[in-house]
Amino acid sequence: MKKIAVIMGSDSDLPVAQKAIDVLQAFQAPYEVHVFSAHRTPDQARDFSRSARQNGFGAIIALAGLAAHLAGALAANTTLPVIGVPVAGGAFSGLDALLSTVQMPTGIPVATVAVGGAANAALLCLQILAVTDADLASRLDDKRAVDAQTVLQKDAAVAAQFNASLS
Ligand code: RP5
Repeated sequence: MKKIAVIMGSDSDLPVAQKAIDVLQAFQAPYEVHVFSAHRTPDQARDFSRSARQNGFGAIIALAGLAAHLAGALAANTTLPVIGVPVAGGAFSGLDALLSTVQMPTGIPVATVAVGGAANAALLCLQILAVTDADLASRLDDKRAVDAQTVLQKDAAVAAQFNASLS
């Protein structure tokens, strides 16, 4: 299975990145975690991205806040899928990072998830890799079934509390 890269612009993004790492660990997916900044360490970010495919990566998660150019900077140097995660912080509560991440020019796509949506970023990477991995696809199906069961149990609990007249 190809590795997934979890790249954050600062170690201050780690609480959000952890949500992606938790998903990857739950699926026992191979991954690496790094801090590369589009602004503070642009050479390292470029070098990582340029060599990511030959180094065995299949997808990249890029988390950044404020003027969040990391996902775009990584995407500029690879044709691996790049999933951008805007991180909330600063005066605009993540709206700045969302727009900086999502508004990519034609030709250099970044698939952007919700502000703080790192778990979905990891799931999307797994779904991309599952296109050619039937076992992984099956395990993703299993997770959906478990998640659905959890919601059904919550429905039953709420219905029992409020819908007594229907029973
Ligand atoms: C961004 O600036 C980082 O991704 C982080 O979200 C934000 C603040 O970084 P620090 O000043 O906490 O290192 O580049």
